[in-house]
Amino acid sequence: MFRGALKEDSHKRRLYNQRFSPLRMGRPSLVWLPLSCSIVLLANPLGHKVILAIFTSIITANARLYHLPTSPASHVFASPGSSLIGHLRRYWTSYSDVKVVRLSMRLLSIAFTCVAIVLPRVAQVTAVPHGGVLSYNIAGTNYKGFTPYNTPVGQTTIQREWDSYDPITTPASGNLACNANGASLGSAQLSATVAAGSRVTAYYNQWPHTIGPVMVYMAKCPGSCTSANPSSLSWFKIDQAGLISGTLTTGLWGQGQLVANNNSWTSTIPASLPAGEYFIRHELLALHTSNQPQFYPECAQLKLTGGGSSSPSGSYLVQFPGAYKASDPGVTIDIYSQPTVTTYTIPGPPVWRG
Ligand SMILES: [Cu+2]
Repeated sequence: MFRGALKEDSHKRRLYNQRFSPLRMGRPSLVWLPLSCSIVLLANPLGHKVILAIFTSIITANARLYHLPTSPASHVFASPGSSLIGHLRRYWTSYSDVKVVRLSMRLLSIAFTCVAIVLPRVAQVTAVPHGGVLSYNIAGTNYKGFTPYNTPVGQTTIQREWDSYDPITTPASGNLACNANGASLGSAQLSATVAAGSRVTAYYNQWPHTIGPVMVYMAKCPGSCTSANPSSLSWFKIDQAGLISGTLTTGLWGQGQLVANNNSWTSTIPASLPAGEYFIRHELLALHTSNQPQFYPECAQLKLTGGGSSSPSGSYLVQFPGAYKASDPGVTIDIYSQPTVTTYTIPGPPVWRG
């Protein structure tokens, strides 16, 4: 009799614990592993979205399973802007039925674990496409660029070698002139012959970034560009587009225009430049990561014909590296903390218009 009462008592206590302490349900690993994973995931917006989507589907499934009205579930998630913790709290109070809560915990545990395993891989995959200039149209003629991620052996193009879609993340990088490694292809290196005053279009891959300026530079080679070291040349800017309209956070940038224009950018070679061998250097400076500039330069070789006798000098000329400092206002910038600012200072020299 006494024993039976004790037994019943502990049974009641267990039920009580199950009802009011969801963390004690199931095996500890089923809770703590996913919980720690979820903390990591909540730290980034993608993780937040994924968890929210999983949670919504679990609630809907539960509601169907236990013949609960689905409206509270959708109601819980209908209010935009409220935190995930808020959603959770409202969920517990809407559905305090032990069975539902226990099943939810189990499903959530599995979901969190799966997401924790899968998400880093997803992030890795989505991190691959940055990009660069893959081809050119110069005065109506198409030129294929260098193919990155491939050996330079057997490649012959007007473009200098560049090895990956990844950004250069410091303006002091020795690769800033013509990307890594910017090498000449030697006897396989070509140059496009073009008249001064012609139009040059650079074609990118599916360019993923819409925040940041587009800049186009040229540099005269002392003799043949094929034997020139791009880091020793004096570069001048022939074209640029920074913040075209709107605010730093939501406005239209040069790169947004590039994307809208079929991932391409068209510039005009100044007509007054003297004939000779030149580099043309397209550079995208992506600013979507706060205070972490990303530089994407690619160079191609040109042989200018015609032209004039005007050359940039003085403050128009810069070197790479050297043209930018990390402390430049347009280089290290947090565009998200300035949602009302409508001006942006493009780094580097002013555009030389010939
Ligand atoms: Cu990128």
